[in-house]
Amino acid sequence: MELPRTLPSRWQRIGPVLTVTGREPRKSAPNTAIPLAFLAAVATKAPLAPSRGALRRALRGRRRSCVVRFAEEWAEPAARTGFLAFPESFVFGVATSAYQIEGAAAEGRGPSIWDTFSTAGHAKDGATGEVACDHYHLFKEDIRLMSSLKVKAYRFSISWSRLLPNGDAAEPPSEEGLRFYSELLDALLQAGIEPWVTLYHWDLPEALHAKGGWLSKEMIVKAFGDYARICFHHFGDRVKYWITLNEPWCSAVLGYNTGDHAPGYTEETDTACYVAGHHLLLAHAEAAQIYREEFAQQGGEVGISLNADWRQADSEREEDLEAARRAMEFSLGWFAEPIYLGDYPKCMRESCGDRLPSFSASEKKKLFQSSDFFGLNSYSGNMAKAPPRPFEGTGYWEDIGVEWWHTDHQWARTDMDWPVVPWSLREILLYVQDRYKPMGGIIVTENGCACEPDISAELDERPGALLPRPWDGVRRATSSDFEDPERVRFFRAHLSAVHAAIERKAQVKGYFAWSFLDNFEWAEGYGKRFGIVRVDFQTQERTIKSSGHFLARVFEANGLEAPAKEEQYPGRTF
Ligand code: PNW
Repeated sequence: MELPRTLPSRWQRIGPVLTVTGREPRKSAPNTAIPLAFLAAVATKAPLAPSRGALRRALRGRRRSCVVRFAEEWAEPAARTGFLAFPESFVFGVATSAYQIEGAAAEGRGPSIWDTFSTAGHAKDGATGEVACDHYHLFKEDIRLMSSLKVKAYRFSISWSRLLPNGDAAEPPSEEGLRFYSELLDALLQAGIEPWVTLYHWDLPEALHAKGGWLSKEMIVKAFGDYARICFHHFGDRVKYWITLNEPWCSAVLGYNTGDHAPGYTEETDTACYVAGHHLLLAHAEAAQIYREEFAQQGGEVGISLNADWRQADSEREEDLEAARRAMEFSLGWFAEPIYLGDYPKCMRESCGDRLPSFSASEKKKLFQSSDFFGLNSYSGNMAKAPPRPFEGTGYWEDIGVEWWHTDHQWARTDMDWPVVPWSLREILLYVQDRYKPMGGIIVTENGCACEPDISAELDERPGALLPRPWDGVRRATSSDFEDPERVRFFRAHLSAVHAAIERKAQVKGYFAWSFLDNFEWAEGYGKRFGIVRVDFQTQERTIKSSGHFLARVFEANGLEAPAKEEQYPGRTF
């Protein structure tokens, strides 16, 4: 539903308010509503109203004798109604990754750890990426579809083992692999779509895993640098935005601790993920340095995409505030602090001691400011609460020592069971801005949801519906009659949260919707659909969902109407 372009109503113009009560400020303001913008300006010297979280942080320490409460009539998460215009240079795009969409596993590509992991039956229903969306054969059609959706930028990843089947840069890169990515880039540029290229989205060549994978420092850092150099060399004339790694937290924790993702390593749970994480960081720094030293004349940017969900302290108690800080530092800070602040978060060193590897002075130097922009992937948010008594034992989760899944049961949930908490995106963007002040700004490199209408589950129950078959070569007209209102609602709320963060001075420069297509959702197989375009995995037919049409209008208008009150989500807000 589109709102008319009305002027903001009165309460919205006043904006969010808070009441300050307590001993000291009694004179001035017991239970008095004060416009947030005014108080914020006093507290933070900022010209615009910051979020509640930022205000709370600003007031900490001065707040001994007063309690800050927020009035409930907050338009959440937009700070106002009407049309939310984004800056003119804002980058709007869609995102995918190689293993999730390409298929064509046997066409010149060497095996990756995700081939091994999924063919061993570790993904739901025995799903694998062997065929996936067959994008390898359908990329031209897919780019036409992107054009029709007014997409300005496309984030995709290169499959390392499609270029280097053994992961080894001493061997010449595969002609077939080079041709595929070259044609993909040419077709994108011809369509006026800016490529944003991820070098590593989890599909490590199996041959490198056999040599120790992410646990083997010298081997992996050099191998990744060499692979990056090949990509810069062959594609850097056309690619100006590079992302070294996608979500190293997932590679480290899901790959080398819980074992939910490839390579499914579950030994040494008190050290392996820290060791893998350390080498992921060093590999990123190596690639960034190679670009700056050898390819600076290409004039591009090299960043990294980090994932985290915002954790909001469950109460104002010091233990819960501390729990929220720890949760952020053990997720985002683990990878962001060595890059932006010079070393691992203090609380990680205190909890882990020597189990967390250390950087040498030269490694610290190489990592510091090694990212030209801050790529942020964020999908959800949650509360953080201190456990009633400290956890026993050592291991990643014990080291954090936070009730990780503490939640509000009123929040809506996606098909992944992830809470829908739009304001958490605003908060995490403000946190990143505030804490890391990233040069080049912040790009939301992924945000989206698996939330399909009931009809989808019915369709997916047909025999074979979730077992992808290669495209038969018959061209069909793309239909566009699939309604996914919950995804439209999700995107509207989250885009308005991004807008709210920008209004409060977060330097957010772009937003990529995850995902362009329904695809191989890793351990979840094909049943969890994140696409703005529906894929019939039996015929490879694409159907534009209503969320695709919605985003096309946003991309074209460079903005959107703020969510109506009745479209906003229930549950705790901040
Ligand atoms: C990201 N978690 O994955 C990835 O970058 C995408 O490839 C993926 O399809 C998308 O988000 C949706 O899941 C994540 O458990 C997987 O916290 C798991 C988590 C986070 C991100």
